[in-house]
Order: sequence, then structure tokens, then C-alpha cells
Amino acid sequence: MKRQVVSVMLTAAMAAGMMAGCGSSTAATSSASSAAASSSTAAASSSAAEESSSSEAATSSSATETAEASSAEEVKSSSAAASTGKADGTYALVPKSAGNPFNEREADGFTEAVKAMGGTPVVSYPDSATADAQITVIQSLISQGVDSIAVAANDANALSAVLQQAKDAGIAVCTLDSDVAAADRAVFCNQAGVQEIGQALMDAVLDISGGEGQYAILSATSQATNQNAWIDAMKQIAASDDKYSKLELVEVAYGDDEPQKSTDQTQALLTKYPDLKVICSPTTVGIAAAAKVLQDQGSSVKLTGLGLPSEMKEYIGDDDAHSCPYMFLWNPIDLGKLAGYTSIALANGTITGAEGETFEAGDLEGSPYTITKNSDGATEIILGQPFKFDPSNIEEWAQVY
Ligand code: RAM
Repeated sequence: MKRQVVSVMLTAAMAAGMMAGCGSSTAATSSASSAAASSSTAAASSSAAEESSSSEAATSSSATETAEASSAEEVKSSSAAASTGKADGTYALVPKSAGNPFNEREADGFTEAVKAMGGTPVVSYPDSATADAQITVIQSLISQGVDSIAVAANDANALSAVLQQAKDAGIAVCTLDSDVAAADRAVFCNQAGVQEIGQALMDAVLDISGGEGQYAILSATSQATNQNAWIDAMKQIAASDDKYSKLELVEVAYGDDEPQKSTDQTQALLTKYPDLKVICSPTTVGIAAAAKVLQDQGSSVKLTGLGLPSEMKEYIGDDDAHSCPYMFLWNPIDLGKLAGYTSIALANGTITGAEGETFEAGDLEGSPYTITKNSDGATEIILGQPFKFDPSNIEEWAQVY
């Protein structure tokens, strides 16, 4: 994606009176799906380059469409309203924690989608990235009588009782970003397939390490469903093919999605493992903290994982002066939007969360979405594919989210 295209996109978004990041989310998703194949061939820079030019074409046309006028948005919204149903209620989002820019982008998207449909959004941040703090917030939302709750869960099982209580009170429940047990929610809004994310990360470790040596994982909290699923997928992938056999995972450390703890954990890894080659951090908070530690120290240890382009711009580069050659993510604004449209469709009974159901999701590029089953038999809606950020595109994407 050319810088010029981003400026057109941002100008158009501003002209439409929208926030820059939200306004450009159509283009962002479009690029992400065009680049789908590049996630599994992250190391193959020539094929990634070809795909990135096709992603430019897709982005360029989306940007032009966005530039045309807000009337296009209106048409899309009204057709979504027809099939998703009327949104005259109150729809709540419970992110994992406050103060995390990823969660804030997610909340921006949720708020925008609910408002576009005529509903009232409520974003209730827990005091900390724990299940207990989320239980307190969810209990309060139940007392307020909201129509739906979308939660990015800090624990796969600990929210079970409170979510059942919400369901008993007639509140529609879904998850996004980080799931709970299937019985405790109608459906999971999943940013990208667990397997695809695990594969992209494992291949990045293989590539960046040169095929052998020690690597560590710097995760979020030890109970986070999403990070644990991605780490399990990485381990399974590593065990399933000989090409990973010379890699040694020395430790999974937890920075609890807190910048200071993530910084301390990175320093501890460097001290404990002098031969460490790569740190993989599947959390935007962890990767940003680790990137700073490694770069400030001029460490030879390299970094990859899942990061927000706006936070990682100064650390992405191919040379010794940069700590992270490349990383992955998806559009957090679009993930929030998907949860907003899903919440409304569930509250209206347009969908129940069963496999095969299809529903409109406003201006999201992948709309209409179809509910599918994951390998555990639980239902989910996949937003798209993990998208690779490297020196060729980081500047541009840093302006978007
Ligand atoms: C952090 C959070 C979030 C995760 C991203 C990649 O912001 O842990 O749940 O999806 O990283």
C-alpha cells in the first residue's frame, strides 16, 4: 500500500466525519484478506512482495470507494439493518483490560458499529486483566438490563457462572478476541484462525532464528484463552514437522499485558538465556515492551509476534538497529465492529450462534459473515487472516491502527 493511498484514505475518512482508523477499516480488511496467503509464507519475501502488490490494488480500490462519499456507507448500513434487524437497545462490550491501545481500537470499532445501527453502545473496562474484575463488570451490566454482552475473556472457564446468569436474564452473550467455553456464549468473533496464527508465528521464529537455536515466548496473562490457544498451536506445529526440530522453546514468560511487567520479563529472559536467539510475543503489549528493551540495549536477540503497527513502527526493520524484522496482526477496529454487529443480530434473534447461519455486518469487507465450527466443534465467526507487517508497509499501517 502506497503512502499516497493512505493519505487519500485518511482524507476521505476525515471528510466523512469519521475517526481516521475507523474510516479506513474497509481498506484495512481488504488488504488483510488480499495478503492472506502471505501469512503462511512469511519467510518467502519474494512471494510476499508479489502479494503485497495485489493487496495494494485491493486497498487502492477500497480507498477510492471510501473516498466517494459517506452515502455508500449509508447504503451498506441500511441493507445491514434489513437483515440484521433493528438496533434500538443497549449493547455492551467488556474488553480484557483498560489502558491497552489494542483494546481501545476494538472498543472504537464496536461503538461505531452499534451507533451506525442506531443502538446504544456501552464499553465497560475491568479494573485489571483478570476474570474477577470482568465478573464485577458483567454483574453490573446484568443489573442494568443491557440487551447483549460481548466479552474478550481473561479466562476460559472462570466467567462461566456470571455468563450463565446473563443468559438466564435474557441477555445475548458472545465473545471476541479471547473465548470462553462454548456453552457459555452463543458464538466467538475470532480475529483469525488459531492454526493460521500459530503457523505464522512458528514460521517467523524458524525464519528469524535461521532455523535453529533457543527461543522464548513472552505472553500476556497465564490464563488468557487467546494467547494460550496460539501458543498451543505453535507447540503442535513445532512438534509436527522436522524442520522445526533444531529450535528449542526455553520458556513461556508472562507479562500480564502490563508494560512494566513485560519489560521486566524480557530483561529476565535475556539474563537467564545468554544464547537466546528470538523472542516471540503474541501480545501487542508484550511485543512493544520487548521491542524497546532489545533495541535500547542493542541486543542481538530478535523479536516477532503480534503487534500494533502504531506502537511498533520504530522497532520494525531488517538491520541491526531494529529489534523486530516483522510481525503480524489483524484490524482491531474491524474486530470490534464484527462483535457489534454480531451482538445486535443475536439480541434480535436474527442468529442464534449455530453453524451455517449468515448475517450482514455493515461496512465490513467480509460481510455477510457465516458462522463456522472450529476444530473443537465450537462455533465462531472468522474476521480474516493474520496480516504481516514489515519495513515495506509499517509506516503506512502505523497511521491506520
Ligand atoms: C493484546 C491482547 C489481545 C490480543 C493482542 C494480540 O493486546 O492480549 O487480547 O489479541 O494483544
